[in-house]
Amino acid sequence: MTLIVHGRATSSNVQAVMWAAAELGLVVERKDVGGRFGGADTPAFRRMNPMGLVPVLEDGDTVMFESAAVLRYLVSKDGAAGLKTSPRDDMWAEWTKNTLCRSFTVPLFWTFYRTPEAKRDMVAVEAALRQFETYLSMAMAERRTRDWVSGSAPGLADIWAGHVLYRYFTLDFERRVPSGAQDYYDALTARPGYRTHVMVDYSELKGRLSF
Ligand SMILES: N[C@@H](CCC(=O)N[C@@H](CS)C(=O)NCC(=O)O)C(=O)O
Repeated sequence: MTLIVHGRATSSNVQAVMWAAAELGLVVERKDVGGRFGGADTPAFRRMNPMGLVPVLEDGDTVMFESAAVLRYLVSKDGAAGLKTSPRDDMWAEWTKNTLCRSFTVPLFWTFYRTPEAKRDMVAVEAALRQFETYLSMAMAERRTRDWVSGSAPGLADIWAGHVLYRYFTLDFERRVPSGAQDYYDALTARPGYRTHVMVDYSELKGRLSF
């Protein structure tokens, strides 16, 4: 049965789910919902996710929101293979989603890119950038002798850590790239699933604090 992901391609949480599904070898049909496409506020969508947010996964009778839970579900599906899981990876996946990514999305992406230039608080952006880079350096230190945050192969911790890096490396601000992060990003960009689902033009979001 084909899996369905409801959510626009420019949503970072949709990107994480789509990229992970590609790494797992799962076939997914994505439907444009949210943002400029609308559709997240209809009664039918709210029955799937009362919060009216994307992504939502439909797998037959199983309907799920919250991207981290969706990723764990996908990893456990019959026939899914390709993402490493272990208690250690689970711990780092939790940290990369809840601490590293959280220090990027609102404090940086929204405060910088999604805020009209005239209204940007660049002092706050600068502070957020340094904080994000401090966390990123901690993830890179964890890699140290490994290729991936998850170990010798990518895992969910890499989906979370990796999916914000396309925007980090392409936004027009002054980076102080932590040691190891450029190599890590280069390895990410060599992965077909990352290129297809994460390296997505996000210019429709520029200066848009709401849809
Ligand atoms: N904790 C939720 C957050 C979901 C969320 O904030 N989704 C955003 C996109 S990344 C959204 O639906 N924004 C409104 C929209 O796209 O219309 C998750 O991880 O799935």
